[in-house]
Amino acid sequence: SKKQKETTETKTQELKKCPDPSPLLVGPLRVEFSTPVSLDTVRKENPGLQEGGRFKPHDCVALQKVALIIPFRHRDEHLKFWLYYLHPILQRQQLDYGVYVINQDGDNTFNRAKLMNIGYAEALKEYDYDCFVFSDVDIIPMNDRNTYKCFSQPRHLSVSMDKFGFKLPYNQYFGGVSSLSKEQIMKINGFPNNYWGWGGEDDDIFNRMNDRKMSISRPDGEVGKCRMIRHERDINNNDNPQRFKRITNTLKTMDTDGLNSLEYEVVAVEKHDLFTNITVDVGIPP
Ligand code: UD2
Ligand code: MN
Repeated sequence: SKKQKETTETKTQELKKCPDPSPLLVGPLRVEFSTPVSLDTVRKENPGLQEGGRFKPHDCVALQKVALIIPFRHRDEHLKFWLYYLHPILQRQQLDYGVYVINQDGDNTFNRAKLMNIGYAEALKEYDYDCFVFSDVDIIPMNDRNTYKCFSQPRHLSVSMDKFGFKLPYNQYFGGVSSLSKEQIMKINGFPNNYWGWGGEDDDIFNRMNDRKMSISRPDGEVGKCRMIRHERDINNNDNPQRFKRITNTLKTMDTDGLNSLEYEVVAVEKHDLFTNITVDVGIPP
């Protein structure tokens, strides 16, 4: 019968590509941190997620497969807000995505850029991601048109932050949230492993991209508005006094310090409902 034929046709029909931009976007969002959120709430509000914090749209093929990488240690309250705000946004953006919290084991000096390299390597072991978004755990976008995907040039996403008066602090600034495709990451040998403690690693990454003749793509200031949860500096993440010297040497060090020299040990991989937690030993400063 006709009915039967239609059913067979819809089953065999290939899913179409999701439209770009997603029709589900709503624009400006209310973002505030006065009331803590619970993971239970986040779970209830995001029933479509798969184990490990994975999602893909069911009625169309996502334009990109995106791994979200969060360098992390002892920021559980911030992570709850991040999951609470980001999961709905990423689903409306119709991305095929996974959330990876890269948790530095122990209490030695923090190393953000190395954790980002590890996140890239570990996420790729799990799925054929083509785009990587690196996000501080404490930054939330205020507009869902700021799509957490990759572009033809490396993208800086957190361009107008409350803590900088909703302005870019300086033109070469690349801190906060950024996205790079697999190819873009390969071109710069990933990120530096040798920035221990606070600061400089984002400028080193900028230098790497600049040297490989890439430019930075950015959303406009309105779409790129973000809030950072106010916080004190963590223990064991003091200013790195070597950072000024190091960023003058990027071009000499980048070919030997990066993905091709990355060494670490995975301590544990945990598949939670809302994210994948990968605890890693990154070693200690030389
Ligand atoms: C700025 C940059 C950040 C990075 C950093 C210097 C902005 C918005 N962000 O952040 O991208 O360049 O300076 O390294 O300008 N973290 C933990 N536990 C710790 C320490 C750090 O989880 O004990 C993670 C967490 O994801 C945090 C990120 O590292 O958001 C950056 O550290 P921060 O928030 O202390 O530094 P901040 O806000 O000055
Ligand atoms: Mn911060």
